[in-house]
Amino acid sequence: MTDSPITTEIHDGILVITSNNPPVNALGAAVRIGLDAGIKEAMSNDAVKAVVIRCDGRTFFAGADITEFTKPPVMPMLPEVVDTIEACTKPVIAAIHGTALGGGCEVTLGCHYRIAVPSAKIGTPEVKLGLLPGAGGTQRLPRTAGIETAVEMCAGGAPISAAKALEVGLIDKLAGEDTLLADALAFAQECIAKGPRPTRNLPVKGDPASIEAYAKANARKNRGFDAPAANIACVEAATRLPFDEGIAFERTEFTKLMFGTQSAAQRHIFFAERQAQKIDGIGPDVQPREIKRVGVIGAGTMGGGISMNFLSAGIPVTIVEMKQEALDKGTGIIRKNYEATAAKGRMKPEQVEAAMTALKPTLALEDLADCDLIIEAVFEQMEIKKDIFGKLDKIAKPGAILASNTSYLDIDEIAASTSRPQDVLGMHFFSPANVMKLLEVVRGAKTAPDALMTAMGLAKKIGKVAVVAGVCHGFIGNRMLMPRQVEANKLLMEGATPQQIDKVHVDFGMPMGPFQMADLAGVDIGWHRDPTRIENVRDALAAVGRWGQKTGKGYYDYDEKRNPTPSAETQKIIDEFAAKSNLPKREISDEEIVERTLYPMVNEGYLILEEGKAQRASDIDVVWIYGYGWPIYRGGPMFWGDLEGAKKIVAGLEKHGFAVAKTLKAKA
Ligand code: T1G
Repeated sequence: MTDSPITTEIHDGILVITSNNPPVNALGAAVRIGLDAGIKEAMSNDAVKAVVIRCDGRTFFAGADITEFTKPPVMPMLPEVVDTIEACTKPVIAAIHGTALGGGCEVTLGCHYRIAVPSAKIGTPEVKLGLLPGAGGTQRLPRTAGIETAVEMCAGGAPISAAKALEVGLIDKLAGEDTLLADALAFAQECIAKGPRPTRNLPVKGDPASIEAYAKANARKNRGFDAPAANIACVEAATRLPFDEGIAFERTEFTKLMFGTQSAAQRHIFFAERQAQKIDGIGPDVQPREIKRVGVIGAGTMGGGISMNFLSAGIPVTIVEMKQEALDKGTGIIRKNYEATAAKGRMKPEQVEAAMTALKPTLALEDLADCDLIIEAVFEQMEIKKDIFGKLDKIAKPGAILASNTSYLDIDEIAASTSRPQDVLGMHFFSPANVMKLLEVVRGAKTAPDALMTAMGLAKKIGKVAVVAGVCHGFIGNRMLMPRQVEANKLLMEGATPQQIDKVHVDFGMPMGPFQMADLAGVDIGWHRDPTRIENVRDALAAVGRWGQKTGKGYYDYDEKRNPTPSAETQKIIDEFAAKSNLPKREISDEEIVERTLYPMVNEGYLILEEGKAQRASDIDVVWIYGYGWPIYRGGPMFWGDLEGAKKIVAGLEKHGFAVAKTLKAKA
């Protein structure tokens, strides 16, 4: 076919089948048809003695085309293509560069031999999409990489390096970084004498006991997910079933996952995360500003964490504090964090020194004059922020972007304290800022398109998942947290306990519930600090030093390992307030807790969209997955709301007297 992404060419008896299907050579229908035709061409041409399968562009096949999953299947499907490659009567060699992932890895396994450049990575990340390798990967990996590596790759989803692949026997040779085709052709010549080596005929390698060991070691991480267990079961099947029966088992398990809600949710987030990077209404003509140096004001928990993001990405940082003691403490914590990472082998000591050398501590705001981006991370108080931005306006160079890390406050009001509102926006990091992936980029009314694009592009560079938010109290995530917290506190007055409410959320898949979260963040956050002014349970707890994990007690009591136990003192305080509230104490069902704490979040999401404070519903899902640990297998609040159904959600909200967003009501 003239417009096929697959072309073939014979080099000295070797048929080279090349895919050119940007951006990642996904194994869409046209590619599969072309591969199938290429193998048939090799089989029918006596001049062909061996075959090399390779890809143009930045990577070998990066997997099946995920966009095809919801479309009618087009033959040949990938399992059949892999079988055709494997059945070729002439040796087939995979020439691997970039990331051979999912179906791409499975194509290499259908080949008889594999050669890769040193920088290549090979993996089966289907589990991250709520799936498993559905084209024979769970049966062929144990016959090449071995059982232990197979179960880690399939159930964990992380790719392995070319060096590791060579070590375990997944690939046969390493090519020169810039001579892959030549080296693959030479290797193919060697393979002619060897003949085809169908992977299905190879013995399974390794110790089956490694499967159980892997399952036990990862049980907590895989809590609530379907796919990891299915991957483990398929690899285990390979250790005891003949190949074809193992394939049948894999096909059954794959189909169950493919048509389940968890995979639909995880595929939704895969695309939602990428869609979030796109800013509606800003075309490719808008160019980002160059960021060579970043200034951070505040060396506390947030300022330190924020600085680490840029230092780790090789961007120098000037960090400012008011007092030398605070500055020294902050930079000391940065070093300590890096050294802890190095101790775990995730950083080299020289990288720690490079990062610390790129950090310039100072007490002088004027030292920010050469920064291209300045992020304020000081106390959450509008007057303080306006004062700082007023000073920055006089110090910062023209074109510098001035960002606030505020969690709630009005960016437009902050921008108005400068003469350059077009350069002002919010960059709301989530604590710990050097760990949490979410970054809410808050677009002010006057924020310039190139400033916004710069922040979004920089987010990707520092490994964040960024979402554009509009100016409103709490932006997207914290704004949705508020109705949840209000209702959770009300439920305490009506007879529910902190542990019951938290358990409903943890059983739902959240890493922790509202009260465990309050204890982690600090019960005293936002407290007026007047122990004589007690207006609610939170004030009462704060007044007696129940500030959460940091004081060993909050809503819960904590042992030295920070394990929580329900607190009699807290319950007594709750009961006293409940008695004063005159609300009848009653048994409250878990279902009511879901209706009153999760449904209002969905409702708030619809209000956020109605007000234009988020670009799209999937952006809201991304915020909650990456900012708060919403279980990815439930796809985020808006995706989950669709699964629950608008009718059920509206009924639940109205039952408890909530005002329903009009666009949500219209869907019921
Ligand atoms: N299908 C369709 N589109 C894909 C795609 C895929 N597999 N992978 C990436 N894209 C799009 C992506 O949406 C974006 O589009 C563009 O390519 C660049 O991606 C049977 C069932 C390869 C490491 O899970 O991990 O095989 O936004 O921004 O950061 O067993 O993409 O530009 O329009 O991510 O350089 C298994 C998924 C599939 C790999 C590159 N494979 N992809 O990262 O670029 S299931 C995967 C990635 C499967 C078989 C099973 C990454 C990447 P747009 P990008 P990147």
